[in-house]
Amino acid sequence: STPPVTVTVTGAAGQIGYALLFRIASGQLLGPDTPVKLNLLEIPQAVKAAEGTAMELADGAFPLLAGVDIFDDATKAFDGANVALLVGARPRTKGMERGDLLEANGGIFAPQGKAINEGAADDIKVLVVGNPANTNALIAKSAAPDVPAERFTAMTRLDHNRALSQLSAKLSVPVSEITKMTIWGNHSATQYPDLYHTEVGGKIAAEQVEESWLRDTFIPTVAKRGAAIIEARGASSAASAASAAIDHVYTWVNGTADGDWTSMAVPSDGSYGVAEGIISSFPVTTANGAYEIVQGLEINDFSRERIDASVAELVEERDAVKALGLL
Ligand code: NAX
Repeated sequence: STPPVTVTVTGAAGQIGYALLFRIASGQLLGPDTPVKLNLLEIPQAVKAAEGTAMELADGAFPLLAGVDIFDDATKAFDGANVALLVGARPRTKGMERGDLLEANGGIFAPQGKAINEGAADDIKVLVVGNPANTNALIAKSAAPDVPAERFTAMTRLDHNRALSQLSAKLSVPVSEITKMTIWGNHSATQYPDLYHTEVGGKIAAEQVEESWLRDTFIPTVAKRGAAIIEARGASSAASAASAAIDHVYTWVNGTADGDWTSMAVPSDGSYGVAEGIISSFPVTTANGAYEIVQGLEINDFSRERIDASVAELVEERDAVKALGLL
């Protein structure tokens, strides 16, 4: 029988953690043939709540769940980890400047990166969900010099899925008929959902919608969807974020379909003029547990401007954490 894959989830007692853990335990992260061992990492004050979630996981009697352990120590939690889902982060609180936010998160993601460097399995794959996700991933990557840089990724799959959903509703087609959606840049309001390469029924999506809809409705709706969810639900996206995290890792491990790609924030190799080393969202294909940035796409002036703006924000964040000594 297959040995279990160790999946470490941070922020396990939070609302995304609650939605995520049951889907991992049911086999949706890695597929129906792969048993999983869960390592939950929380801060000491939230360990008891994580224990409650672990009791519910036990009550799920999941055939693929090989065990659950709870930690408040990163070194122990990442020991032997094959997949790390970094969900726990320091939220922005009232009166907090951006520098304070980056510094507080540096205090979380630098030690976690170090712990991954020291103890994770050779095939470790890291997904950062906790915001500011791209820059937190950059901090973790920098603290893990012995892990191949490309193993550190951040989540823009929720933005990607939101874009699929908006386009599907606009054109009255199922999401399954939409391919080659792309989110570029930062997981923030500057992100750029690009319809100029997206295909619906084999034709370019941008040519099937009004330009005004694309510019004035589609892009802001996708970029501000998180705020709209908070407004409606009274709490930030949780189940949809967990679902996107499942999709991100599942696609990374199991591959994209022929003729399609997905969006992942990954260390830039300089493709499309994106500053090398920052963690920015790109169109990627995946196969055999590895991803490649899609090459050779033509970028029109409209897209160029938006990609550059989001990348500029990421460069600023990088410079800010560098100045704080976090890189
Ligand atoms: P919650 O506040 O419900 O949960 C966060 C959990 O993390 C808490 O239980 C907290 O105790 C724990 N935590 C804090 N510091 C920790 C540390 N050092 N080690 C381990 N655990 C720690 O937040 P939730 O709604 O679950 O969201 C989690 C993160 O996801 C937030 O940063 C949020 O902004 C981010 N999001 C990212 C998204 C994306 O698309 N990339 C979308 C959804 C979400 O907004």
